[in-house]
Amino acid sequence: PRCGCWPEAEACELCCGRGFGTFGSSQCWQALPEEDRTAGFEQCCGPSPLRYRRGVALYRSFVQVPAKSSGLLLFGACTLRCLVAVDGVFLADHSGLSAFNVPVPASESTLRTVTVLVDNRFNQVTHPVHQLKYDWYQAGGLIRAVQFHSLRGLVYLQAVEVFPRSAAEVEVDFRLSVAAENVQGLHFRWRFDDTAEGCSWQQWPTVSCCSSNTSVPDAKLWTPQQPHLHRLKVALLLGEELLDCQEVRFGLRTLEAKGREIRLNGQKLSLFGLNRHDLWSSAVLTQEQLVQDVQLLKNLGANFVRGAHYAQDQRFLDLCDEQGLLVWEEVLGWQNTPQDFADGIFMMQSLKLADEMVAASVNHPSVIFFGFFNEGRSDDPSPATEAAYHSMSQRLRERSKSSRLISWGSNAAANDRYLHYADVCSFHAYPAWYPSDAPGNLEEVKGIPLIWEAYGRYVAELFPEKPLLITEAGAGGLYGHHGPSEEKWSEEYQSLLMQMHYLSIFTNPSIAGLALWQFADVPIDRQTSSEEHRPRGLNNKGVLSLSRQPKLAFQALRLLRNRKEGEYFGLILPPEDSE
Ligand code: ADA
Repeated sequence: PRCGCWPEAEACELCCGRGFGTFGSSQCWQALPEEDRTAGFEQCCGPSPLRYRRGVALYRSFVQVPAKSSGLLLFGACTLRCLVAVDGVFLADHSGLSAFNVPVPASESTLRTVTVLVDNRFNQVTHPVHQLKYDWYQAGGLIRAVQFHSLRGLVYLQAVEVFPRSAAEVEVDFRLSVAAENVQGLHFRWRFDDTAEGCSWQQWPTVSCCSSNTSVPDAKLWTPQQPHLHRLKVALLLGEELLDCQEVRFGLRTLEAKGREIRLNGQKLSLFGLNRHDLWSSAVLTQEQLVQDVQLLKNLGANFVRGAHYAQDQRFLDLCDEQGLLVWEEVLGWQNTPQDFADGIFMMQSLKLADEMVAASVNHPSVIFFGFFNEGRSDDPSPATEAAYHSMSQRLRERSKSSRLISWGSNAAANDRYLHYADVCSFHAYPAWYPSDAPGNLEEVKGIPLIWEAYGRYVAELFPEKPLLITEAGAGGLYGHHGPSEEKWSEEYQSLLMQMHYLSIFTNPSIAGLALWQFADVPIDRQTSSEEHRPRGLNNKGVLSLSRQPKLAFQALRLLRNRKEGEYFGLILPPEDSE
């Protein structure tokens, strides 16, 4: 229960007593809109004592397991740095934002004590990915699920990875735990789309590790319109003894960058979507919040979402698989500098986060891009920076067996020196927005199509074999703040700008897609960003508010996106501004 985590637990009880329910868990509390919950809590308890606080916290939990079983602790994410112990024995030290696993040795005890010490202060020990600030509030602690899987021993299937190779064939890789290395006589059996419960491996065919070009029985394609998912169960055996059994879900689809096009199942893609942080006012999202976000994206008519700027929650990716939403997932990084790239610890950490991201997400058909170094200094000529871009792209390509397109969101435009390492050129630009304190400028807004045309020409000339994506463009709009269309920070100005991007990119044949910045407003770190730059303590460029209320931009984009053949395709403006 969350109440217990708060040092001011009594204040929280007081709050519950006044009708708000147990903080974060009771139905009565859940029924309140997000903003009211925060306001309600702060009204009863004063400003949340943990919001914006950085420090150290200790979590402890008990797990009931069969005697003599070992285990695997699966962490969805734990930021910034986590020390993990089971029954008082130190097992792991992890930093960064990605999923990771910790093997747990067997014990006689049937009650295992899991302790996690978390440090969310930004410094070079807790956070070797160096950037000491972000443009979002990076909460600390166990922000995603932790699972304890009981195992029979330390020989187990670490992963079953399925790479679609055609509309009906896959390559399958089994990854075994370290302890399996010296064990002779291990073998595997598998079954596709087994509807029976559990693992009745006796009837399954035997396979060797690892099989390329295996035909999937009754193969059905995964497409955004019909996102069919197949399953594969794999049993790991020693003689007749079952050591482990795992089921994975995957989709059959092909993906390639061909000339200026991105092709899915041989068909040209035109991507439209938004950048999304995995945040509401909290970084701990309920399943309902994730479902709501996916529904909102679909409702807007998006077929694409860029998961900014870190490895995504596996529950979100599961929903994208089921709903046919295409995803860009990227390694944690934000505006990294040449000093970062020259630092061996930074690179070691970034490569580790890349491996963890791929390991967690490789079976999701929805994930079509693996990205890294969002807006890093890709204009910097030093050898260390070049090596960083080279090694990250190579690592992601090798580790995912070229099953994803590799790229990074670049704000360096024609000065980006490393685009030859990318499969797709992905650019960011904020015309008619930055500097955000300059007055709104309709001439600049009108110039937006020319800017995207220039990007299109540049890539066509220099990289005729690479598709071009615009992975960020946008403007701030304070939710509920209305004014004429030229007034910066009004919902009207934001809507005008977002539509201008949309219309100019989707009438430009040299651009393969757009992800606007951004899906919903996000809290920022008040210690590192000024209110002037980020009013209300938010990055206000969401087309939805923090609690997912639609702004004008959302409504206008939805109309443009969902229009029928032959219907009006142009700016949707408030009546007084329509001239
Ligand atoms: C950059 C960055 C985003 C966000 C955005 C903004 O493009 O990649 O994370 O900070 O700017 O809102 O200015």
